[in-house]
Formats: sequence, structure tokens, C-alpha cells
Amino acid sequence: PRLGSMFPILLLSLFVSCSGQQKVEKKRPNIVFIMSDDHAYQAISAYNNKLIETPNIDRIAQEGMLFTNASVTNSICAPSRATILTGKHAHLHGKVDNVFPFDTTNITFPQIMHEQGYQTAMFGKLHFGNNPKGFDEFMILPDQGDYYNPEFISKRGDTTITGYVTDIITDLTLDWLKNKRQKDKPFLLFYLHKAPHREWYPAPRHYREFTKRTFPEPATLFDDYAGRGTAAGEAEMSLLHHMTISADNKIYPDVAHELGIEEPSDWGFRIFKSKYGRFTAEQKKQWDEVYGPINEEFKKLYPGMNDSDLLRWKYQRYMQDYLGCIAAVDENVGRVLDYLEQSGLSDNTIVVYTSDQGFYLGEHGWFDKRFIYDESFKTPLLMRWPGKIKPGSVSDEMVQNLDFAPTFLEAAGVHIPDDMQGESLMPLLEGTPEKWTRDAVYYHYYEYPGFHAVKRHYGIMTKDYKLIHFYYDIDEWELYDRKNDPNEMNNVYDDPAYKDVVKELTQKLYHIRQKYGDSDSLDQQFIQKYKERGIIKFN
Ligand code: SGN
Ligand code: CA
Repeated sequence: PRLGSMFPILLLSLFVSCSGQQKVEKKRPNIVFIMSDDHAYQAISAYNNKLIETPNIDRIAQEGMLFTNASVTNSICAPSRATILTGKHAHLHGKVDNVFPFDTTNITFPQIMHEQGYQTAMFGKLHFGNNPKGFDEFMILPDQGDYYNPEFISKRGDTTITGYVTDIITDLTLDWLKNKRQKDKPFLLFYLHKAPHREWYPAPRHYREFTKRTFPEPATLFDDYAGRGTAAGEAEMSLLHHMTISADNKIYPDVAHELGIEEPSDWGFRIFKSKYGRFTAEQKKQWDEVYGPINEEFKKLYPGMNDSDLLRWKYQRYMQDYLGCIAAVDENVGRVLDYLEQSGLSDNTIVVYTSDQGFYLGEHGWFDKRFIYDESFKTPLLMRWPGKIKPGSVSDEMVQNLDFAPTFLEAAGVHIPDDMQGESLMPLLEGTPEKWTRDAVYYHYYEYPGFHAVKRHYGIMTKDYKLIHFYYDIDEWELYDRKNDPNEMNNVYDDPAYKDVVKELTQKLYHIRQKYGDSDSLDQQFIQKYKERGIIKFN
């Protein structure tokens, strides 16, 4: 199939020489790759509308395909982005965590498409520590970026733009689409939101509305991790203990001190002060009008709260701000989709909506990600391609962020390098799932010891099971029966009834590690590099 993907480009080249550039270029699809940061599939109404309506993001699935089993190879920001760009697992591209710099000798698919005549642009969050290669134009946030009055890095230098980040990234994207791009070339556009990344600062129009709402609690909010191993119990991402009252829940530091709320470090207070300190006078005024009364109410409630009351209150505060951020993403995605329609670009443009990973919205009492458990391993994926994807289709195949690079290269009629590890999604998009043969996906998380204390682990998922090995300072195995235990509450690794499954999955895991070139000795090399690196800066 890879050699086959050369033929369209050969035919196209023939066509160029006979009939000129324009006609040919029309046939190669444009790609708009929309990715937000930490957007859980639980917060997209195309998946379910318990928490929020996202009518604009949903349009992509209504007019295209919704993937219900899409996952990432390593549930953390920069490694996911490196996998998307290279089509390789982290142990090969080397960006195994958020801290090691991206090795720019890697060849990325935008570089290849650029060489093949695509115009390339990127707006928003990349989080690589270095600038993207192969782009005609980019304006990216430094590191995690800011919600209010963000700075941007571009080829022309740094600049700060007043306003709300999700609106600004969209303005830049639309300005490029309308006024800056060369209209006779196909384009590859990365439209990358910072939202809804921690610490979840919504725009005034949305916090006014969302702070009035109450959201349903997940079934596992009060999880005590009894059915799992050491790693779940030791992770530091609980709403009750690790979500900060100030930076995350927006209680002013003075109010927290007055109430005698102690936190393990003053980090949450410092972050809140620095974020609040970025506001203009007008933004502060608007903020205080809404969050002032929330603080007053909390002053009254807090003295009478027990742990479960506080957990419930934190969950509501969390959801109000997190979902408020998503409301702005959805509105802005609508602006871009509208422009594609109005300009006539829609018909020949592939639109993708995804996130760099999933996220916990109170499930298992958590926020953040990193684990191979469903909420963080799975990621939203919606794709529209008029004329190729049948509107309203759904795929439950196990696709991964690893697959974007080969998919887009094939769509553009470009040869897929042999060392790319993903599979082109083309058979699924074209409605021929019988040509899709993958029966398992591989996962590997590395950033430990580190922020949120999620232990190193790798694992395999099939449609029925998930087998996980936690290593480094423990040596523990977990097996989950996906069909009978969808919330992954009971590790059945030692249950005699699953003896054969354990045997079969262990072999499969061994083979998939071999197939992708991962190994115990590579694990040790990454641990060694990690130790040599010494002090780690997490952001
Ligand atoms: C920040 C967050 C963490 C988060 C990492 C990684 N803390 O450090 O909660 O896990 O980013 O996120 S924050 O309060 O400073 O935002 S990632 O999406 O970039 O991988
Ligand atoms: Ca992320």
C-alpha cells in the first residue's frame, strides 16, 4: 500500500506537465488540523452531552466521522505532538516527556508536505521548546502560553496580543486563511488551542454563564483505588488533595489564608497571583464581578465542609471553568468552519478535530492525564472530508495519534516514509473497514519521577482487554476487562478466571514491543538519560 501511494503523485506530475499547475493543485486536499490541549472526549456532545453542548465541533462528525476508540501513544502534551508530527512512537522520536527537547533532526510530515508543494502554517500551542520546521508561517505560544494577553513567537520576533487566547489564535488563523496564504497552492494548517489546559481561565462571556451551572458527578468521583495497584493510589492528581484552591479553583490567596487553608506549597497561590496579575484593569474588574461573590460564598461554606463536601465543591468549580474554556473553543471552531464554507474551501478540505490527549473530569477523583486508563488514553477524534467520508459515520476501530502523519501524506498523494509507524486511516475514511487489520495498540508513559507522580508504564489495548506493566520503582501488572468493567475498577491480573487471557495478552504485548522496536534495554536508557538530566523544570 505504501508503494501504491506513489502512483497518484506520478499521475499528478504527468498532468502538471500537460495542463499547468492550477488544475492539479485543486485536486490535492487542504488539511485543517484542529487540536486543543487536554480536551476530554467526555466534554464533546458528539460523544455525550451530559456536561456541555459543542454544536460546532459536532458539525465535523455530523458531516464526517466520529472515532470512539481513538487513543494516544503517550498521554502527555509534547510527546503526543511529536508523535503526530513524526508518525513514530516516543522511544523513536525521542521526545518521551515534556522536558527533553524535541530532536529537530526528526523528519516531520509537514516538512515532507512542504517539499511537495504544500503551503504550511501553524497558529497556537506547540510546546516543543523549539520552533516548528517546514512551516511557511507560524505564530506559537511560548511553552504553555497564557489565557489572557498572551505572548507569541513568530519568524518576525515576539509579540504580546491583548485579549483572550482562544479568540486570538482564531483571529490569526482566519487572517492567514483570508489574507495571507497563496491561493493557488494547497495548504496544511495547524490550528492549535491552548484551551482547555490547566488552570482553566475562561473568557468573561463564558465564566458569567458557566459559574451559574451545576454539573452531574461522575460515578467514580469518590474512588478509593481499592481494586487497582500502587500506581493509581500514589498518583498526585486528586481533586481533593492536589487541585489547588487558588490557581485552579480561583479562591483569592487572601481569602484562602483567612480561612486557614494550607497547601503543600505556596505554588498555587503564586500561580494565581501571576495569572491575575496579567489582567488589564478592565479584565480584573470583570473577573472580580463574578469570582468575588464566589469567594464570598465559599467563606461562608468552608467552615462547615467535610472532605466530601469540599471534593464536590471543587468538582463543580473545576467543571465550570474547564467547560467555560471549551465553550470558547467550540464558538471559535464554528468561526473557522463558517469561513471554510463561505469561501468555498470546504469541499476540498479535510478537517480534523482532536486533542493532544484525554483528561480526567473527576473520574477516579482525578484531573490531569498520563495513565493508560481510558479517560486519558483515549482522545477525541472527529474528521470531515466531503466526498470521501460518508456524513454521520462512526468508527470504533483502535486508531491513534500515530496515524495522522501517514494519513495526511496518503491524502496528499505523497510517499509515506518506511520508518513511519502509524497506519493510514484511509480504509476507514473511505468506508472499507475490512481493509483495516489492526487488532491492538501500544502505549508507553515515561515522565516519572515527576509532576503528578504517575509511574512509568507501558501496555497494550485490544477491543476486549488492557494489559499494563508499571515499572521503575515497582514491578506490577494490571489487566482490565474492557467489556465487563468499562470504568476499569478491578484489576483481574491475578484472577484465575483470566489466566489464559493474561498469557495471550502478555505475548501480544511482547510482540507489539518488538514490532515497534521498544525494549527493556531502551527503557533503561531513558531512565539513565532522565537521571543524568538532573533537575527537572515542569511546565
Ligand atoms: C502544567 C500543569 C500540569 C500538567 C502539565 C503538563 N500545571 O505543568 O498539571 O500536567 O502542565 O500538561 S499548571 O498548573 O502549571 O498548568 S501538558 O498538557 O503540557 O502535558
Ligand atoms: Ca495536553
